[in-house]
Amino acid sequence: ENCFKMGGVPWAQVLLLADMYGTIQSPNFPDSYPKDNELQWNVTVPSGYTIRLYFMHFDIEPSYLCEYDYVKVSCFEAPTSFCGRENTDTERVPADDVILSPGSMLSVAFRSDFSNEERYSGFEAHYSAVDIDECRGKNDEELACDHFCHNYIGGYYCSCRYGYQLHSDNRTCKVECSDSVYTERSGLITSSDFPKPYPKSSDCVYRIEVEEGFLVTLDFEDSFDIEDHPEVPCPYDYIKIEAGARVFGPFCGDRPPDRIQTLSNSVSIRFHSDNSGENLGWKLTYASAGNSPQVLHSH
Ligand SMILES: [Ca+2]
Ligand SMILES: [Ca+2]
Ligand SMILES: [Ca+2]
Repeated sequence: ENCFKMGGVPWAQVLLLADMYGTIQSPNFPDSYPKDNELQWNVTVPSGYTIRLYFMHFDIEPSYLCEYDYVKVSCFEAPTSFCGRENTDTERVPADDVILSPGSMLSVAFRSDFSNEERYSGFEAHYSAVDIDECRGKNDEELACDHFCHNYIGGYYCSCRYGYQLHSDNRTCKVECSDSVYTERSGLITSSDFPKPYPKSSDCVYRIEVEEGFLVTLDFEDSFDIEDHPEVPCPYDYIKIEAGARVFGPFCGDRPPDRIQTLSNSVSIRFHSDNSGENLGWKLTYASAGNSPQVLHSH
């Protein structure tokens, strides 16, 4: 609604157009338009569409910078005013330009001043709703979908590669990754897809359960890459280790934590990722050693 006010002519008579296509004409078209006229057409189409505007005819009294009569197309960063019969250094006509709105709204305002030096036949324009191809991002950061994007008329949807599930944000792809329990005395654990970027929007729990009396030690490898923030500690993605009442972490960034002596035979490694970023993840080896033998006091 804002863009209708910003670029339009506030005193104009306003016509609301909500059809998927239509025609906009100056008053009396194709006869000459009356003087002292102010009219505004506000076109709205459903979200998922932009508006294509094309002038089939254009003949508006020319004046320096279009200060007398003009057609103003707004809902753009810079509204454009048109007048005259051809482009000059200071005035523009739409000619055969196709005007595409940035959003689902477009406003066309027409104004004629108190006099017309000649007869001017005015303008006729056609507008239509055009599907936005949401899958055509300008760069990786702007991609609508994490994995696969499917455009359709009026919208789009996302899907995921085999083995992933679409998160409830309908955009990112998460993994199911909390089933693993490691019961061997030593082993290797990595983030999903390591050393490729780990999945977004996922919460993984890796459990190590070794026999009682054994204590688990964790050693992260040097290739460690978890999304971090220069000031806030691990606000996006993090790894956190719970061993009994002990908690280690959260850890993130590009330097792995030092060796972790969990002092427990039961360890949960939690790994959380948010819905953005491409970081490579982590890899650790764990080992367990028998507790130092209990000293038995003889009676
Ligand atoms: Ca005039
Ligand atoms: Ca679409
Ligand atoms: Ca992230």
